[in-house]
Amino acid sequence: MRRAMWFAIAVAIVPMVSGFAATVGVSVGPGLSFSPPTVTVAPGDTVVWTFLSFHSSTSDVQTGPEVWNSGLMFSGTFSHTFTTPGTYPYYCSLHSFPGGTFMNGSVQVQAAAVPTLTSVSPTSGSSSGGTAVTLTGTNFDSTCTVDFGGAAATGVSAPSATTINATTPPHAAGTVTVGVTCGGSTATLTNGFTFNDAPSVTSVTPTSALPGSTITITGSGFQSGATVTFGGTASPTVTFVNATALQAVVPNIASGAATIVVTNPDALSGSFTGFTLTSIAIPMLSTELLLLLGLALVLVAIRPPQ
Ligand SMILES: [Cu+2]
Repeated sequence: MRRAMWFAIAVAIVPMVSGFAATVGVSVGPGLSFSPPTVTVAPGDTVVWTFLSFHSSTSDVQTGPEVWNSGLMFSGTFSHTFTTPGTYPYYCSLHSFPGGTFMNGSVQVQAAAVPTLTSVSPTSGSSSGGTAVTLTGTNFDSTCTVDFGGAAATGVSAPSATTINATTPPHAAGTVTVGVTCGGSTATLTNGFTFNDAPSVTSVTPTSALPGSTITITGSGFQSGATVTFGGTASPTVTFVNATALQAVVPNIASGAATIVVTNPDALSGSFTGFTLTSIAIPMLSTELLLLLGLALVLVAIRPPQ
């Protein structure tokens, strides 16, 4: 009854090769047997032997990463985590010997699943790094590392076998290959990500203008689709000339100094503080224009229209 129960548990948790670490159970005893005698696991999985009578679980090999020896145990559990693909026979040191058949078992560690990488989202970000990206593919696991053009990403986690979250490293501007390495196998996505420098504004012409007039913004790193704000208010019309020049219509906002901010479609921005909005020339109305009106009135008074 008890033995049947343990056997059922052992069978129930025979590994699924999902890429995520699993625990696989083997019962030891109560007779002269390991149940099940052979288990198959993935790299990173742990085998837990539960002792039901007086035996040991002892690896045949005595060197390398997959050496284990529980020693003789009456009860309780012993576990070993397997990392290296291969076949690992073992025995009970009280009732058998390496390569024997009296009380022997085997752990088969499968080759790690080979990852694939199909997409990276978003596909661009700052050359300063720090962009949160999601990688989509298959056979991802907790051992995966990610690189962008050879620079290691940070904050790598695999919430599922098909998704990895990571943060881009700093990298010189340009388009790079994205790599995912899991269990020693690497999947790559050529031209998977583009690092962009933030736009930079070096000058504007003219440096002061009325609302509704068009100014030219000169700098670098401008992208088609860039937006421009003046003191936080969006320009109603922006014309992309090239990567070093934009034209923007000054929005209808209060006069005074207005910081100009250019924001690319990838959300990177650059600002310029040397621009001033001028107001409509009200002073002319109060001086020259009033003088002209006064002169006209005088002329009318002297020579009234016929
Ligand atoms: Cu034994």
